[in-house]
Amino acid sequence: MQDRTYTADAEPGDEVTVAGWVHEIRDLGGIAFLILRDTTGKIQIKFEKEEMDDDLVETGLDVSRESVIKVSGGVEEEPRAPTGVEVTPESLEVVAPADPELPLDPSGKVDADLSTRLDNRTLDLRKDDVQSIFEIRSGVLNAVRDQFREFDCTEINTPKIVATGTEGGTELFPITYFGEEAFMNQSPQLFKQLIAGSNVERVFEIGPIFRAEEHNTPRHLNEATSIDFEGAFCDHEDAMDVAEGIVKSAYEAVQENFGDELEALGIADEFEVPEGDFPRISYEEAIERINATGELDEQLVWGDDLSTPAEEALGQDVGGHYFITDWPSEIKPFYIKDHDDDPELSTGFDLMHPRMELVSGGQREHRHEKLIEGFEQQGLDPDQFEYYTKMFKYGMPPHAGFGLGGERLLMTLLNLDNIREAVLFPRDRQRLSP
Ligand code: ATP
Ligand code: AMO
Repeated sequence: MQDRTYTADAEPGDEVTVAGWVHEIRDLGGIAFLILRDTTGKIQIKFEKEEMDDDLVETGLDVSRESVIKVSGGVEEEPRAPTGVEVTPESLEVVAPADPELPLDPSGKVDADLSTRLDNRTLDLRKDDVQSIFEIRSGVLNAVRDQFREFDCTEINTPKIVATGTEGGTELFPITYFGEEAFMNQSPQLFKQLIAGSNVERVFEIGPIFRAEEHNTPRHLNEATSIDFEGAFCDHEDAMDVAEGIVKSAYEAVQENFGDELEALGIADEFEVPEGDFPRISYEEAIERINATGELDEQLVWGDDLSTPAEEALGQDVGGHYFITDWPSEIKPFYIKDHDDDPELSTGFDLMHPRMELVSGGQREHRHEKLIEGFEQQGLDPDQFEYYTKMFKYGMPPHAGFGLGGERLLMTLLNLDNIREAVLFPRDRQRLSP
């Protein structure tokens, strides 16, 4: 609408046409107020009943909450109005009426459970705090892209319909591809490696990953956003540096550009950009420290994966972001390289937030023969991966990378209780629509 003024831009003395949703109507008898809301904020529309056209007053005060209206009139200063100005309407059009029975209350006065909110996302997003999450999400992805460019990376897009899995066969969604068995991609892992092995060298991708996890937890999704990096001539230490830089860039961007949104979410006072280098703790030290907390019923032994309570115990002990390095080779995937001086130890690492894992990564096995051996050790058929392994015969440099869960980054950054709050339309065990 060309002649439309955003509520935030309406200045005393202006003649404006504002358009948006009916947030609230307060009828005080001789005078009534309608609060109109748009993407920039809210503005008060004043109805002085005795002095105004009856039809205009009636249309304005009969309209149901959340209807879309368009109001033209003069803007005046009014210290008692919520934003210090108000519009005296000369005309009012109901553009799209709303059913008075709303499935949730966008004014936020009545709480709705997450499931009702997700079923009615359009209405849910009319709330300042919910909208703020997605404004921040957009800003975080921007910041991450900028930071990857600073790191000389090229953005790539890899296929989401694929022939093989990479992260363990049980978590694949099968689909039929012209009569052939295919899968939704679990990770851009193999493709990003294939590109890092070309002259492009340093790549990143922000895209969906699909995991048929049975988990129904506050931190698992069946469709998530993976922020992936892969760099040629990088080792696992370099990949950790990049992961740390990317996570910090997200916090810095939020601190710098999203003060109002943090305020709307009620976390402006507690929000902090992580300071100093993230400690790098070996797996061996990690299990010792977890055991020493006494938080677990059973002591961990070398080779155990870290359970959620184990991660939580260590997270509390460390108190900030940290890496776990040098994992046992046997619990890391085939593409992770072992240390040259100790084949029991891998170059795999995880970047942890005190609440949960954010990143997995490592240096990759770039030697063709060793790679084939790795498939066999994990019971995988190397022939199925020939499209990938054959490129390791034509000059594959050492390389390393990582995958960072976009929603987990947001969830921990904004201290959200549930990962679903960081996705517009989450996919989980119970939810396939909207
Ligand atoms: P006034 O003479 O100040 O315009 P009024 O006598 O016409 O007010 P009332 O019906 O007495 O209107 O006001 C009802 C309530 O609305 C009062 O608490 C008053 O402070 C408040 N009020 C009046 N005008 C505004 C306004 N423009 N913005 C916000 N609140 C207002
Ligand atoms: P991994 O399987 O550990 O590693 O995944 C990387 C990161 O992605 C996020 N993530 C998820 N987030 C929400 N719901 C899920 N179901 C989910 N699964 C994963 C997590 C996790 O740390 N190819 C490797 C990465 C690499 O080595 O480059 C991989 O996919 O934050």
